[in-house]
Amino acid sequence: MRDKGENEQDILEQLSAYRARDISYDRVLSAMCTHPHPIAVKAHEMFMEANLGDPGLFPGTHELEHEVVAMLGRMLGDPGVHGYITTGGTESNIQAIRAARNSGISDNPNIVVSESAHFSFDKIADLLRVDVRKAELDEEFKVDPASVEAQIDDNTVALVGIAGTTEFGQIDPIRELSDIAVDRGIFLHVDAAFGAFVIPFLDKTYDFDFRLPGVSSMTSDPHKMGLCTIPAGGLLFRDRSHLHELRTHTPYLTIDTQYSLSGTRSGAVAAAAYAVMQHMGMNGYRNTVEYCMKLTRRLVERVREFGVEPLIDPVMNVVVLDVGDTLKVREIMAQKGWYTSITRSPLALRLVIMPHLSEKRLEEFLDDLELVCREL
Ligand code: 0PR
Repeated sequence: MRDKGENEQDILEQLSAYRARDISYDRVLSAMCTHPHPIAVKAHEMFMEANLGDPGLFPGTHELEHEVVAMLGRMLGDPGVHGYITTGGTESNIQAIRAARNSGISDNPNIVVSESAHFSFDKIADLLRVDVRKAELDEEFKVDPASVEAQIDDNTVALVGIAGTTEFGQIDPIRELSDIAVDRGIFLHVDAAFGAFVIPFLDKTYDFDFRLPGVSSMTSDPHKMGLCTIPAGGLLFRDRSHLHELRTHTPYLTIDTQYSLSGTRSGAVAAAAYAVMQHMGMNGYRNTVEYCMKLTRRLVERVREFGVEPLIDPVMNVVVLDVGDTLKVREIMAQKGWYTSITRSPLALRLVIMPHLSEKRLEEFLDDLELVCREL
């Protein structure tokens, strides 16, 4: 830092130069975040200094957070859920498993997740010292319930199902996992970080939320398909007792208990999530998902015309394509200014069709992809 501060104009110019180097979402088919809705941005600006880490000072913002949690719960089949607004899917997953571990009775705890689980579960293994066991996938990249059952033992403190897998956009058989969880009396966490704002709005109905009796907790991120500002995640528990497992005594604050992982916490995203959810309503999100699914279907139709097949028929707005030499295709597409992603196993081209992608851009992308695939 300098001794004497610079003037505002110079600093803003420097910032603009940095910002100009960032990639515009326009040509991004690899991200699960998108432009926040303008009303979320306005709400965010109004609540910049609100700190949910000391809610006694910000009772209004605290109340907003409760409203958002209840709205998420209503969307996911249980208006009476308990939880809080996290920094995103990673924190929600960490905290859900921490609660399960703390309420389980094992000195050597393990959890069973699917092979397609997000890498936040690798962080969980390290942070929480739980053994993370990976269950096998079936041919459609859904977790195989028999493989989950085979991994369970007396030290299993949680099962995890993914509703909207990061790589394939697939939905694990949550009903079967719920039956196993009820049968065995094990905590079941559903990671719907991406899927929570997609699955309820698809034409087909899926059982994946608190309507299933075995589901103990869920991750559902407003900052992905919820069109909220970053960082906004949702952590939801069916039973208050599980939230209590995360309790920390905070004697000198305005309240004496905290459940969150971070201390100081943005109230701005609670306001932003409230604003965008109230404004969009179920119909608004349904329209957004319909738009993304329309583009998804168009993408599949076009790639088939030039001989490229998706690995599965897309369940949501994630498409995985067998393009042959995936890394080469990705590299050439990157040279043409397109941001794409890959799956780990099998290696394939992964595309996320977010609301920021226009129909025109999609056609341009497909023209380029066709050229590249035909040349290779
Ligand atoms: N669970 C699932 C199913 C996810 O897909 C993700 C993130 C997480 C948990 C973790 O969420 P946070 O990143 O909010 O902690 N999925 C994307 C991914 O890691 C996130 C992402 C978003 C990646 C935007 C890139 C990007 O530009 O691939």
